[in-house]
Amino acid sequence: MPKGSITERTYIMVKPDGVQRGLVGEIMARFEKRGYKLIALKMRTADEALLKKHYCDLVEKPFFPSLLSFMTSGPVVSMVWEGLDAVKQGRQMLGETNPLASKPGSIRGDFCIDMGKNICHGSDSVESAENEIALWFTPEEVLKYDQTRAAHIY
Ligand code: 3AN
Repeated sequence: MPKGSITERTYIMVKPDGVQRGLVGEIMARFEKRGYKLIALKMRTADEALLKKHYCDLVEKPFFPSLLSFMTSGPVVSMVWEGLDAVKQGRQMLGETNPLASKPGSIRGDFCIDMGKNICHGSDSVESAENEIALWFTPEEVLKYDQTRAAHIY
């Protein structure tokens, strides 16, 4: 195991634009192929109350009404991925908030150009990940199982 790396869980969400554009499989495949382990998965159309909690740091921002309207416009796919440095690596795999600043090879760098419609969400810290996982999943929905194909040993 690389020095300083620890097994973490991160909350990754494919936003309505990613679902509508048929990018769910592509995004999941990237996490699977990298070696992360899927331990929770759910599809639903989120309501305002849930999104206000999820984006509690952004409710005062001028773009919040349009963010809310976009995020309630269709179903999202919620996932929990587990593995070494899952939070930091997950953010790198997603790219920057502004897709135009995202490197090719990242999900946003490969698939989008619009900051409002940037396909996916990923937790920005271990603490946020814990809060977001608890917000979007019940404890029973986060599963434990052996995965012998993983890129590293759990
Ligand atoms: P990230 O999703 O990269 O963690 P946040 O949490 O700062 O970024 O923002 C949440 C979402 O709000 C972004 N994914 C994006 O859709 C939207 N957003 C953030 N900043 C802006 C902005 N300046 N203008 C429009 N939408 C924004």
